[in-house]
Amino acid sequence: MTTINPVTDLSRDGDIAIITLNSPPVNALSAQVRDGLAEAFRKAIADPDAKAIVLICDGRTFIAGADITEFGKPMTGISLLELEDIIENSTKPVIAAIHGTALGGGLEVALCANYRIAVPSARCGLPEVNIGLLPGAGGTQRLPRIVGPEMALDMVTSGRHVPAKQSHAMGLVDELAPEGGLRDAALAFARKIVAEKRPLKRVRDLNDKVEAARGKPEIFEQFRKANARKFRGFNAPEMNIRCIEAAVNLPFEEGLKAERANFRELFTGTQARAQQYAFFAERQVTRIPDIADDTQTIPIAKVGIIGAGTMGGGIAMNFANVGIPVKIVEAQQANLDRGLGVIRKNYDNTAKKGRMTADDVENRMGLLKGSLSLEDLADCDLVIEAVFENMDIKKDVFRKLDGIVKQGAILASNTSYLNVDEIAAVTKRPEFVIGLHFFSPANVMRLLEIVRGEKTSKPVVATALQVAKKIGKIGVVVGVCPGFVGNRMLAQRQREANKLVLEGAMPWDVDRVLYDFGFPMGPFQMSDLAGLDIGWSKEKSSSSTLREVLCEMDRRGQKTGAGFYDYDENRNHKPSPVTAKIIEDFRAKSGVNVRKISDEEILERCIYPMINEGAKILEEKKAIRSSDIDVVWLNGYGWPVYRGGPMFYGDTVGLGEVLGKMTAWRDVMGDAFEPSKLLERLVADGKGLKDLR
Ligand code: T1G
Repeated sequence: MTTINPVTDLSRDGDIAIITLNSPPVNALSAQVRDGLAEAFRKAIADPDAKAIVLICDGRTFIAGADITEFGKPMTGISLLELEDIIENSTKPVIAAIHGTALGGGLEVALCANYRIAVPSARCGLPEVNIGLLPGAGGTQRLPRIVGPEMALDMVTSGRHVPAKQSHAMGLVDELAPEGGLRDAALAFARKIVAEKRPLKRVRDLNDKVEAARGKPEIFEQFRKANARKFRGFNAPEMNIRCIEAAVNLPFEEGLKAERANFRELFTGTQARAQQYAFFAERQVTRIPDIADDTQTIPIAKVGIIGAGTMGGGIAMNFANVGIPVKIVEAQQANLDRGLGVIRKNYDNTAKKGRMTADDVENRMGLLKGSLSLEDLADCDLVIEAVFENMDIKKDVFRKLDGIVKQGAILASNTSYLNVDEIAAVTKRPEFVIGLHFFSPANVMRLLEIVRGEKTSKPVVATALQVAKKIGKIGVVVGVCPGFVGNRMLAQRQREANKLVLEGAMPWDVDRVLYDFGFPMGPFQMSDLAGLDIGWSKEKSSSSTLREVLCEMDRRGQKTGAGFYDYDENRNHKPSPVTAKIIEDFRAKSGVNVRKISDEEILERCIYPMINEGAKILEEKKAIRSSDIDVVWLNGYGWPVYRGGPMFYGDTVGLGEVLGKMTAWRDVMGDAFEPSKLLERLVADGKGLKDLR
């Protein structure tokens, strides 16, 4: 065996050369990896005793792409395209042996090999679109030549990881190896290729599938049309589509040039930077400075949930989905039956869509046990309270749980706003109390705000992070303050949105601006969806807010067919002349000086106070990192990922701009706009939030 460099070895097994890569964590194509592979291939190609070459990786996965940490830095070493030329022009058959994931540049390298073999658990994909890019090393030109333009369009715009069996069926993988037997199977496959004198098949030369699509622009028109809503606001999907079009309409080398030009345009754009920032931000959230990675955690084998309402039911499904039995406690049988009924309906709907089998439904329902008694939760390892958002009710529940549930179990509250320390204080085990703030629908939304109380122990926090990963959530650790991170910042936006309507904008103006910015919907449409009467009571209503006036007129949102908007029978919303009149009357009654408000002001008034509040949250250490705040907004509040998150956006527009506007508004409209001290300091130091350590 020859050590080419610290991450690349070259050996030979009889007449087969084996290039082994080992560059943890995911064999990304760093300069060292590219140089090592290039050298190893040159040597293997020149070795007269080697009849074929197998490329295989050690560690958890085959090459998972270009090294994203090198982006934006001066490039060193051989380029990926030069490496690919060496592989593709090998005079000996090259077999890529795939386990784990062959992604991005990793799959592109494998597509330069003559053959690919994979274990069944492997997955192949070109997920560059998820980081605002496109496969820039020939993937958009080689993939459609193997799987056809339609499948290639789906793969490069969805970024999905295709399981090996499916990859084999579509010709992307030539051979499946037994699980755990990849190396031997790859050697045997290589020997078969040599013995059968199989041709040095190069993917670039396979033109049938692309030629068959030539002169059929409808393939692309229909694809664009079918995905317009999903791709809204993103630059990368369209660029990926154009590259597949180029593969169909242009000779290979011309297609490569088009790919490179589109790649460069995306690579230098802000969207790619924002999406790469989001990629790493999501991986940072599990790093808690004062909690070591090897902190002892509490095994969670049984979970109890109090409340079978929308939140309780959704939370329960997360645990049943990963095989953890759940006891759901309700006060009344009717509520329990309704709650379990909703869960079964959700599973049945998923099964109807073919995303789970009828057996899966029964297995998961089998893990859910209903109960009318808190006593039944005594042996649970984790109990999550999801009752009405009222402090007295929650305190009462925690007092009871404290006396019932076994010592060492975690008591968690799904409160979305209340003081977790105050709840913990009614128990004798505040160190085992934590907030687990799920987002509705709890079985779908990926975000979990993990609210660390003053006394919450490190093992409990570490366990919560582990549980989050187990149930497929992104757990973000936040401190105790009203509304934690997400809702606290949302309150700033909602306040300004309501004020802008009083000052002269219409609800649909505000919604349009935030929708065009990239949010799935604006605050007023969202309020109509949730219902304007949350927390409203007819008896106490006094026409003191627009919302009250609307509720008093039975315009309580989508459910009454009218709210801020009017709704047709298909629940499509449209601006309402009735609401417009209500607003004008309300302004007149309030004596407001109505003025024309620009879209720019609407956007800034809704977003900048959020950034400012985020800075206050960091000042108060209620969030560990600026990027954690962005992960909360990306995964819980529909912030468009191609803008990175509110804090990243703050750095994009410039903190000086944000501070300038906040100060000006404070001087005119008062303390609600008081700038954060941190913001002032960073601007004074000429720094950004990204510079915070
Ligand atoms: N570059 C650098 N670091 C990477 C990386 C990459 N491509 N992929 C993962 N990591 C790090 C990650 O930050 C983490 O580090 C550790 O590996 C484990 O990752 C020319 C331009 C492979 C499915 O987009 O999807 O090729 O936090 O926690 O859940 O066309 O990582 O431990 O320090 O995610 O098991 C295209 C991105 C690149 C794949 C593993 N490739 N990676 O998931 O572990 S662009 C991708 C993933 C490209 C070419 C273009 C996942 C994974 P740390 P992890 P995981």
